[in-house]
Amino acid sequence: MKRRVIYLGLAVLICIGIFYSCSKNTAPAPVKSTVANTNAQIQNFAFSPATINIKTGTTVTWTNMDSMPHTVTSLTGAFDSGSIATNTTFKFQFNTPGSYVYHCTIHSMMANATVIVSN
Ligand SMILES: [Cu+2]
Repeated sequence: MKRRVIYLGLAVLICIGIFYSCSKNTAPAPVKSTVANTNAQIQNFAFSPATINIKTGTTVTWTNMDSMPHTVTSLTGAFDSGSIATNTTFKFQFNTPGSYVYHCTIHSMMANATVIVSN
């Protein structure tokens, strides 16, 4: 009777082991991180660099280095930061290839900056 209990216990342990290793093997492979980031500045009433070339999926972070607020606003409505205060940032991830022209809605001379997204 005691031996039976031991066998049963062993069987249960083996089952748990098989289940564990199976569930481990069928778990989805970890997705390789392809996170890309690019930084840009807003300084002296200008976007720098004025043209940003990136790969699809890249996140661009703009930092406002000026003492007054600016915006990063797409001409086509693809993105709009709203007012970015001094020393704060705006991030946008570009998941669709294309050419994105943007400007600052507060200062009309801050025009024609571009993000070019390619595969
Ligand atoms: Cu501005």
